[in-house]
Amino acid sequence: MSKTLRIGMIGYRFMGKAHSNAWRQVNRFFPDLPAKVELDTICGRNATAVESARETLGWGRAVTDWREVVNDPSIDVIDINTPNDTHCEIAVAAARAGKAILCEKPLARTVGEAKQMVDAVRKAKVVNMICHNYRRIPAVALAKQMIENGELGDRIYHFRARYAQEWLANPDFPLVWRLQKNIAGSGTHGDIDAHIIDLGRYLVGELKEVCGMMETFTKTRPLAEPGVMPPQPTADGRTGKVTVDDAVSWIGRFKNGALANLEATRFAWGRKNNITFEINGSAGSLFFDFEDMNRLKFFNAKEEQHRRGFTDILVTDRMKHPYVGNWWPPGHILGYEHTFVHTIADFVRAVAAGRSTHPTFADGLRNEQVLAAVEASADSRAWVRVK
Ligand code: SOE
Repeated sequence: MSKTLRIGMIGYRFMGKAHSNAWRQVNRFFPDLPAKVELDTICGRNATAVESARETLGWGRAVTDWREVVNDPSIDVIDINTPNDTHCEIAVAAARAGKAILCEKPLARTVGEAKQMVDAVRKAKVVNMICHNYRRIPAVALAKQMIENGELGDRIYHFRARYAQEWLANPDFPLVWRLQKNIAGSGTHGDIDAHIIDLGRYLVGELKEVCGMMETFTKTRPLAEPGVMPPQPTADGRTGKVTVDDAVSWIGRFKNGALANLEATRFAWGRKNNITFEINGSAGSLFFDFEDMNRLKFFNAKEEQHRRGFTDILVTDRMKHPYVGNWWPPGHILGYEHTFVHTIADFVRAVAAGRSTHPTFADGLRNEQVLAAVEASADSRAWVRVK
């Protein structure tokens, strides 16, 4: 009889919805998991909203105080999907309570907070993971396998990535928490540049030094009506200061000599959630575009010159491609929500085994150290070494 893991999830909006779907689906599509999960308790500050989320998303209980969930002896796992300013306090308390912890990205607002979280999980010896779901897109997991198998050669020259959205290009979009440094820690940088930094570290390696620039295009915005979704300006027309970056662009060097070139923006009209990367190695190249997330383009330089070209791999082979065997026959493509099911399936295996899997809080801390170095470089207009 497999173990039962009772889940307590804190936060119930976009990530709460994506995680709830994954918790509900994981035992159905990964029947070999060594544990059954139970959607025990969902937590949010607004009692009416979290009760509605409980019913809609399929949780047993709804509470409004996260401490109640963290201190509940019947809860095995804490899943943190709250705004960035509460990640550290909740994770440290959850570690002290002996819970396994899954935390949405970015790990924290600062390197200091991330260090506290890493220290807490290490001291408590609890399984921990930061939810960088894009690592478990089958095409990205295949890219990882191909690089590790040497299919790009023994040397990587370039990692170029862009993460572009458009949702803040409208200057009238209200001043939500992601635009306030005291809550978010940073803007586009920690929100979505964090994702492509994580992919660079996962696929290519650790960064040695960086040189970046940041820009805040819209410096004031209408205040947001509290608790209203989608965000609406307050009736009184008051405005507030944007205290974070709107866009970031940076270059860097990996420790293995590869060059990095990354850009993240939430001001790119026409780009809804566009993640692209290209990796060039001594024996070939890979290209990925999240808007076509079931495909991976591969150029094999070892082919005869007159026959070389980018191969367009449809990553749906049940036997050969990561994760897809748990879903449908070849060609029946997957979506954004499946990346969370893959992440949570591997997390459940880790919790049952009592051994963390990638990306851990230590990865989240290394991502924060890169974020901080890029921000320091943008401030000083000079190259900065990643601590
Ligand atoms: C907003 O930019 C956001 O929801 C990010 O916070 C997520 O991490 C990303 O996957 C989608 O866009």
